Order: sequence, then C-alpha cells, then structure tokens
Amino acid sequence: MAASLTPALPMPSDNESLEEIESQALSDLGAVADGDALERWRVAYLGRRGRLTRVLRGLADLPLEERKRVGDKANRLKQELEGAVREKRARLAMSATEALIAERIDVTLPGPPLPSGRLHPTTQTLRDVLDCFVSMGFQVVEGPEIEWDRYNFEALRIPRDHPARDMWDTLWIDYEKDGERPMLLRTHTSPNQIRIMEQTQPPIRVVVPGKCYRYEATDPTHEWMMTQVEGLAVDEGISMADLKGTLAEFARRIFGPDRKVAFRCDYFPFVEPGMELRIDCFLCGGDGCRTCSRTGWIEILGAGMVHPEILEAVGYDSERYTGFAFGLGIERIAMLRHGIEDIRLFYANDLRFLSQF
Ligand code: FA5
Repeated sequence: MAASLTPALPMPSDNESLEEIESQALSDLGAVADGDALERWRVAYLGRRGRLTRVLRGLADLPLEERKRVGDKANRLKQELEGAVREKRARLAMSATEALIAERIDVTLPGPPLPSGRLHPTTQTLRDVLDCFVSMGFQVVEGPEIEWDRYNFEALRIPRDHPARDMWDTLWIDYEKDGERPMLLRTHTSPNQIRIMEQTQPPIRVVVPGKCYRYEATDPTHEWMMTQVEGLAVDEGISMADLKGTLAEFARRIFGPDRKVAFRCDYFPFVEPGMELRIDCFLCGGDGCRTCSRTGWIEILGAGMVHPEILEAVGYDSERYTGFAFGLGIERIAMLRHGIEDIRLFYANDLRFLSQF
C-alpha cells in the first residue's frame, strides 16, 4: 500500500489522470485499516504535496477553458475524497468501539487462577505421624542435622571400630580435630535420645522429627537422605508391652485396621531387646516383589527398650527408670499409605508425581 501512495504525478491537463487518481485513491482507501494508514493516505492525496493538490496547483498554467473544466472536476474530486476520509475515519472509530464491545470485558470476573502450592507428601505424612504421637501424649522436639560422632555413635554404645558402625554408611564433615573427623551428617535421629536425656529428667515422652543422611546406594526403598521420627519414653515401670501397644496403635491409626503388622527381633546397640516393625507389602500383599525385596514385608521402624547402660551414662537410675525408643522412616510410611513403588520419586522433583498428593 505504501508503494501505491507515491505514484507518478498526473499531468494537470490530463482528464484521464484525474479519473485514475479517483479510482486509485478510492481503492487505496478501501485497504486502509487504521488511523495511521488513513493519515498516510490523506497526505498522499490531499496533503500539501499530495497527488490531487498538485493537480489543483497546476491549473494556473492551463488555458482558461481547460482550467475551468479541469478545475471543476478536480474540486469535485477533492470534495469527494475529503468526504471519503471523514467517512472512513468515522468507520474506523466505530469498529474500534465495536471491537471493545465484542471483547465483552467483564471487570467483575475473577482473574485466572494461580497454581497453588501444596505440602510435599513426606511433609504431609510427617505431620500426620506427629499428630498421632502428640495425641498419645508425646511432645515434639528437634535436634541438629550436623552431629558429633559422640552423639551419633559413641554415646549410643557404638564405639569406634564397633562393627555396628557398618550399619550406617556415614557422610563425614570435612573438619578435622586432633587428626580426626568428629562431625557428620547424622545417620539417624537417635542421637537426640542422648541430647534429651542429658538435659531432662524423667518422665520423658518425646518425638524428634528430622532429616538423616547415609552414604548408600539407592534402591526402591533406600534413599541417601530420608526423614526419621525418633520416639523416646522414659519413666518408672515402662515395659515392652507399652512399646508394642504404642506402636500397634500408631500403625492402626496411620494404616487402618486391615494392614498386617509384625514385630521381629532386631539388633541395635542402644536398645535391649531390640526389634523392628514391618507392614505387609502394599504392592504384592505379602507374596514378595521388587519393592519389598521379595520378603512380602516393608520395614518401617526400629525400636527397643533403652539399654540400661545408656540410662546410667546420662545419670538415670536404671533400677528405677526404664524406657523405650523407636526410629521410624517417614518416606517408607508415605510409600505404604499412597502405594508408591519407589522411594526415589520423593526427591526427584518431578511435579507430575508431586502434584498427585
Ligand atoms: C535406625 O536408624 C535406628 N536409629 C532406629 C532405632 C531407634 C532403633 C530407636 C531402636 C531404637 P534403621 O537404620 O533400621 O534404624 O532405620 C530406621 C528406619 O528408617 C527404617 O526402618 C526405615 O523406615 C528408615 N530408613 C532407614 N534407612 C533408610 C534409607 N536409606 N532410606 C529410607 N528409609 C530408611
């Protein structure tokens, strides 16, 4: 269109050229779609150096008769084009208004919904587990994720060179003191048993949630980072029956009455006797599959009666006080509750997985 608005000048004496101007002006005008293009059109035909204006200016050079004839025609054309501009301008304004109306903007409508965040599935399960123990009279406390060797191992009857250290592949902090590395990312929440007993006197009923870290090869039920909840109860007359009753009630509340629960002997240096709690595998119903390592069961916690030597080491009279402790894995519980086959999905940060919960 811009090219057609800079045409060769018509000769003023040439009647045909006025008709050409008229037909081209009207056809160009038909293609004008907005105010800017209309202004360019007006300048091209009716502006000071416009195509028609130059014809009108050239009239003076014509013989009188010719000047009158061409002048009449050119003036009529000028009026026609001016009228056409006005009409076009009005039409453009109208269609802009119509476009606005057609959009039907309803300012009272709510804006587009923003995607809402949600709690991570392990956080949801952690909160449910803590609620459960709080309702049974336990108090929630927290401890450090970077821990001393003393709390993570030594005070729990796992001295250096004790084979039980092999149960926890450890991520040591790169900090040396006296030629040794005494700090680590805690491998379990059990160090808090010692921290709490050192600071408090019985009766004690606490649960300690937190992240734990192990240098281990991952598989469907093992991650290098996982969430544990430690439980500790110390009082006069606490027995294994209290431990089993507490854990059975916990399992019933979290998994419902239909899941099978099994207690089995296990070894942890800081409890005597020690045991583990297992739930029948949600996937194979106990037949054995990849997720339960073909055992039919998924272990969710280790537990036992606090070792009397540990009670004595923190200054408690082990003749008077007894206690139980347990440490459960939140991701394993979330897997059982939601039927998640692979623990590695929790921290793979795939929103297709996470947004299902
Ligand atoms: C312990 O960590 C002991 N501190 C538990 C304990 C506490 C025993 C108090 C006695 C008294 P274990 O390594 O078995 O034990 O871990 C406890 C639970 O944490 C397991 O049952 C499991 O649910 C979870 N868990 C352990 N390792 C992993 C892992 N790599 N990935 C995911 N969950 C794990």
